[in-house]
Amino acid sequence: MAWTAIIAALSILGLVEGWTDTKIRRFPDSFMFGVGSAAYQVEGAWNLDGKGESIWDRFLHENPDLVPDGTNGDVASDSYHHYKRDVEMLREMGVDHYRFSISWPRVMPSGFPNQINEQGFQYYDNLINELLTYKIEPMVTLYHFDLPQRLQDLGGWANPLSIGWCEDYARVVFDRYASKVKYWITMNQPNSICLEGYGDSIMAPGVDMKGIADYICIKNVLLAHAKAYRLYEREYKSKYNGFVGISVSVNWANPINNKTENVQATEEYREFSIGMYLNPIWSPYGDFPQVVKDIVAKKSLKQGFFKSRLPTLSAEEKKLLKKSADFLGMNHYTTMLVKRSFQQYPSPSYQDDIGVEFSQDTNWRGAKSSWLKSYAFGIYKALLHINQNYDYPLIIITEHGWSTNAGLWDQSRVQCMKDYMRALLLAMEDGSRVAGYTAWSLMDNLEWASGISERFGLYEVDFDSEDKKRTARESALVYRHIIEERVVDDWTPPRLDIDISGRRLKRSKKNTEL
Ligand code: PNW
Repeated sequence: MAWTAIIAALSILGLVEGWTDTKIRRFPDSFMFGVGSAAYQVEGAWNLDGKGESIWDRFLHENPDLVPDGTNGDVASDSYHHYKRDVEMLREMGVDHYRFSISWPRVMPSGFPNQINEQGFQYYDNLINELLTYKIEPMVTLYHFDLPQRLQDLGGWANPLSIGWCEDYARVVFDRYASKVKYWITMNQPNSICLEGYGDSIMAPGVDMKGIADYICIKNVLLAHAKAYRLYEREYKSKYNGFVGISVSVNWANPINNKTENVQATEEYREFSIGMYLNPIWSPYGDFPQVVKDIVAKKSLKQGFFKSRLPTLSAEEKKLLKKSADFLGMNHYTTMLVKRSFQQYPSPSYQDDIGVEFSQDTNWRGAKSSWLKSYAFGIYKALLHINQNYDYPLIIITEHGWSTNAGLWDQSRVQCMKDYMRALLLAMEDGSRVAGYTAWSLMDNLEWASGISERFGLYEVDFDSEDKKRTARESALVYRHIIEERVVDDWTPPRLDIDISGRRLKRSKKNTEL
């Protein structure tokens, strides 16, 4: 019942005193537990065996100062050479699935199907076969930020032809792996691809054409997703029965207080940050949210444009997009407090279009990454928001995680994971159809322009060692326990000096994780 679950949530968060919720909530047997990674963040081997250049290779080679610790993805966690160890770690934790991405320029260096790089494909053949040998379900992301540079030279996601290029890439990959891979994610976080890569210069390719290139990119990336979905539906689904979804960043936003202007600003922000990507696929009318269309159109005309900077979706495009997903891949990390802003933002820009300011509650525990604060009730609220607005879609949590410094003693990650899993169980009790949870990340990796200083791994990577030695953190042991028991209890690893496979370890008890 909704009411008991809300009280339970409040009591878990310590907001209702003297009320203890003793119910044991269990993840169903069919629930899928996994961990995730992305090609550029872990693979390394950036120019080996015929791999083509990606926009991230170019971006960090040309702007080395962007990454404070001076690292890049040239070698990263070197999974290209250590995939067997990676799968061994997955076995140690007992996960059901591994979410990883395929590097488009590794398998198609020119970006086009005229060049198929067999050696590049061999790496994914090996990885997938190794996973299947140990009954770990591969969950493949087609695109996790690393476009072939040659396609960027043609405008990348700002060029509507990118939709067709991506469809060709999807066909090549589906042809090769549809018989082995049942879970597909077309795109990871269109908002990051477009707002940060095209509307800003924090991510590759750093086009930074605010309020214009970002919106064009969003339309094209969503259509590329839909085309890949329809391709699978048409030519592979009946034979292989796989599932195709898209991963969207769904963080939560609360108004900073009950002032009407802030409540309204928050509702608008939710449409800009969530509705923008979910409405075209999951709403009954299949379009960008009305309030987003209205605001951007009005601003654009005022700024001297002849029409809205937000591209329209034609009837045909809406039809293509509507219901173009078997599941929603939800990436959830944190919650923002929203306030109407009257400060000047660059004009035009996405920030100026929304006109809000963000903050976070100082009582929320913070991770190593400045933007990441723990407020577990946020995932519950986000899931209920999705149910109410999109009629209970099937969801897989495709990312949730926490960053720390180096070190194996990661109590803060363990706490965050448990808190969010408990809130997740409550949302499921209230009707959310969540089929799986994917912890971000399997191991420390290149956190994009933040380098290797913000560590998201359940396994630590010793980046100074020859073989990029991986060691289980506390969180990996706790995760294994949760997967085994299907409940979130108070268990802690009994022997801190023994690692997940029984090897002796030197674990410092001194907590320097944040
Ligand atoms: C995701 N936020 O990005 C990406 O998909 C991963 O590749 C990345 O390593 C991971 O999360 C950790 O950052 C996000 O501001 C970046 O809420 C920022 C946010 C969320 C996700």
